[in-house]
Order: sequence, then structure tokens, then C-alpha cells
Amino acid sequence: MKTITVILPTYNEKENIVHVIEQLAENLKNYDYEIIVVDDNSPDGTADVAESLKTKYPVKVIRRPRKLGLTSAIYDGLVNASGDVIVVMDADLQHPPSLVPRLVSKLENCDIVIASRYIKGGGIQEWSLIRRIVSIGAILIARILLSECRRVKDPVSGFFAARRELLIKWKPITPEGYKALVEILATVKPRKICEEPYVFKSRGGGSSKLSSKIILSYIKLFFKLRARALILISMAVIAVTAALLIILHL
Ligand SMILES: Nc1nc2c(ncn2[C@@H]2O[C@H](COP(=O)(O)OP(=O)(O)OP(=O)(O)O)[C@@H](O)[C@H]2O)c(=O)[nH]1
Ligand SMILES: [Mg+2]
Repeated sequence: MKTITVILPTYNEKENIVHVIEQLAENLKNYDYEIIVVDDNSPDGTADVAESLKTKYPVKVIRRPRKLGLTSAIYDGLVNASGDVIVVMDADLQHPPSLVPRLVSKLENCDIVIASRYIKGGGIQEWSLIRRIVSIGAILIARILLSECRRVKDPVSGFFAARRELLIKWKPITPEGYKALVEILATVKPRKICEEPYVFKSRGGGSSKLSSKIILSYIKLFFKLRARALILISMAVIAVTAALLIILHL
């Protein structure tokens, strides 16, 4: 049987970490699995709480010195993983642990299985209009600029599973960023991509770490991946604007 590593990146998730680990243990009781918590020295002591669960569950805790970013946390979990199959998910209960066995079983026929909010059966609970616009905008940018993302309805999902041998080919482009999956799709280029619907719930406890810095790092990611296309698009926009201004002044 395949062994599973679940990577849980955490920053101030003290209120959620026990629940998410308990729920994972319940859902994975018939599997050989480990859970790797990658914590960035959370001021609320998340790492100590995770450490205290080691006697009861197969939990490893990686302590990093400071907040170094979600993408690099996922990568650090990956290089320390021993499972054949890797599952990446948030630690705030927005990603249902009950879906993990389904993602893992679908890997029999797929290279990567993405838990998706944007296919039939998926959805989002309680998001503000702004948050919805930001999410759809992020997906649009990814789909316009990256052909690999056009094959997926939710390329910015933070919840996915793949074999370790595939993911290990990836090296982070924006370690401080949030969208590891976009980087993986664009650089590793998995052949058979599958999606499985889920409903993104509201946070268990604690607060969001999403910030304008993270949005900037998302834009930086596309400059690193598609510099030439972005320069051409910018030049085309400038040229069209200049032409319109000239025509209007004739
Ligand atoms: N180790 C580590 N984990 C992080 C970092 N930033 C966020 N996380 C974790 O990554 C996961 C996703 O972060 P969230 O703040 O929940 O992001 P989100 O789900 O897009 O935002 P909300 O819907 O507001 O919760 C959570 O488990 C966080 O604790 C970081 O810099 N380092
Ligand atoms: Mg969250």
C-alpha cells in the first residue's frame, strides 16, 4: 500500500491544529501515513501544540525561524516527506480532511489531483465580494498566461495530492508566495490533471494571513514565468492607448 505524507503549513493556527490533526487521523486510520507540520515560529505556540500530539499521532514538526512564506513551507515539508503520496492542505479546517482519501485514491489514474472549488459540486462558504473577485482575478491571470492552468478550473487551490516523485521535480519560484500549485503546474507540467469538488469552508479559528504583499508576490511569479509575454502585452496596451489618443486628437 502507498504511504501518505500530509503537509500542513502553519502560522498561528493554535486554535485549529489539534482539530485538523484529529480529523486527519480519523480519515486516514486505514492508511500508512505521516503528518508534517511546517511552522514558522508562530507567536501563538502552534508548533508546541503540534509537538504535544506526537505521542498520539504520527506527527513531525519542522520549526522554521520566522515567517518565510507558504510556498517555501510546502517545499520544506516536501523535502522532508517520506510518503509515496503527498497531500498539501491548509491547517485552518477550510480544506476538509474527509476529502483526503478520495484525492489519494484518484491518484491511481491521475498525476495530480486538485481539490477544486470551481467545478460542479464545489463552492465557497461565506466569502466577501472582494475576496471572490480577487480569487477569480487570480485564476483569470493564471489561465491567460499559462497554458498549463487552462486545463484546470481551480489552479490556485491550496489543496492537492500528487506522487512525491513528481512534486520533487519542482523548485519554488516565489518562496514567499502563496500559490505553489500554479508554480507546480507551470514547471513540472503534470500530464493527467484531475479535479475533485469540495466546498471551501470558513476558517475554524484564528485569522487570515493573506496580505497585499502576497498579491504582489503572485504578480512577481508571472513576471518570472512569463516575462516576455508580459512585456509584449504591456507594449501592446501602450501602443493601442497611444493610437487611440492620436486618433481622438486628429
Ligand atoms: N509555515 C507557514 N504557513 C503559512 C504562512 N502563511 C500562511 N500559512 C498557512 O497556510 C495556510 C493558508 O493560509 P491562510 O491564511 O488560511 O490563507 P487563505 O486560506 O487563503 O485565507 P483565509 O480564507 O482568510 O483563511 C494556513 O494553514 C496558514 O497557517 C507562512 O508564511 N508560513
Ligand atoms: Mg485559510
